[in-house]
Amino acid sequence: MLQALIWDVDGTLVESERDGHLVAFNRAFEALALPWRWSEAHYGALLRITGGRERLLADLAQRDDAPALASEREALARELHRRKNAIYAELVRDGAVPLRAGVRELLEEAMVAGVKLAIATTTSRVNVEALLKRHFDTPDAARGAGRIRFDAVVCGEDVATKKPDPEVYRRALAALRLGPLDTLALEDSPGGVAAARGAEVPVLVTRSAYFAHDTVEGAVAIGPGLDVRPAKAASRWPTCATGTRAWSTCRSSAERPRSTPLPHPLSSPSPRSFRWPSSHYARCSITPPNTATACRPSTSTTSSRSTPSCRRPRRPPRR
Ligand code: XBP
Ligand code: MG
Repeated sequence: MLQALIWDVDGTLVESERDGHLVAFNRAFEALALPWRWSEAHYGALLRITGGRERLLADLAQRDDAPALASEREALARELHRRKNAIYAELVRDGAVPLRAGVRELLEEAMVAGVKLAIATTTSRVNVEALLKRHFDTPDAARGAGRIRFDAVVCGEDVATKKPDPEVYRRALAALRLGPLDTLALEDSPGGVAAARGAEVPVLVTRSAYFAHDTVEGAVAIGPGLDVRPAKAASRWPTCATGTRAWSTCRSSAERPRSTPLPHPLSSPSPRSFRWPSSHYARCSITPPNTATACRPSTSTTSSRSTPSCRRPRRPPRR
């Protein structure tokens, strides 16, 4: 039984990278009288590095006009990141970072159905707090289904290693006191999918602006915004499509089409009525297309760390 939805933030709850973080990074450069400005395309490439401070450090390491000493680059990245987050919070307060379409509706449906909500993100806690305050902590937000409440909020500071490491998901599961198959992750990026899968949490991908065309494997479903719900009759998807217009279940390309319809969490009238098809989940492969090893999730919650390329728990050697 689905008992909780675990939400990624950037790209999933909000389309925040281009209109929020990127703008804020550039304003932080300006505030420190630095000549650097990141273009949308350059930021897209940098997004492969999770964590804003880590992203800055990676960029500084490539620049001839950045401090030569690593310790100085680290101090500069810390200060820039602090300023960037303050500017981002202002942008959020000013309404520049709206919820993605369909997000509020699904959150409300989950609340009504008794499905818990959690956040598992790489972003800093101040950024999450700014978003939660702006979108859910206003009298306006308490309409209809009532106030949205998250039972667990795990952020970048709460983990030793950020996504694609699964730690953030493991912590969210621990806080919720649920097993991975009781939950469904909502993500937008390959790194986020890898993090969820590393914790053996089934994951649904809602395409975001920056990851609209990335290959995503191992998601139970991929689709556009959460406002586009698959019709019940359309839950019979034959292949692993990675299009951006319609929802599709994702399976290994090697898998033969099934004749029986595949259920889909968003095709249920209420998320709670969705029963997870563990047989389908077990088929999902996160194996990259050119790799032969298959990755079959177990129901254990104690596996070791995984990477996007499907690292499985190590077994002790046989004697
Ligand atoms: C997104 C990230 C973050 C944000 C910026 O993670 O990788 O680094 O881009 O936020 P997710 P910070 O999709 O998991 O929310 O500057 O606070 O890191
Ligand atoms: Mg994301």
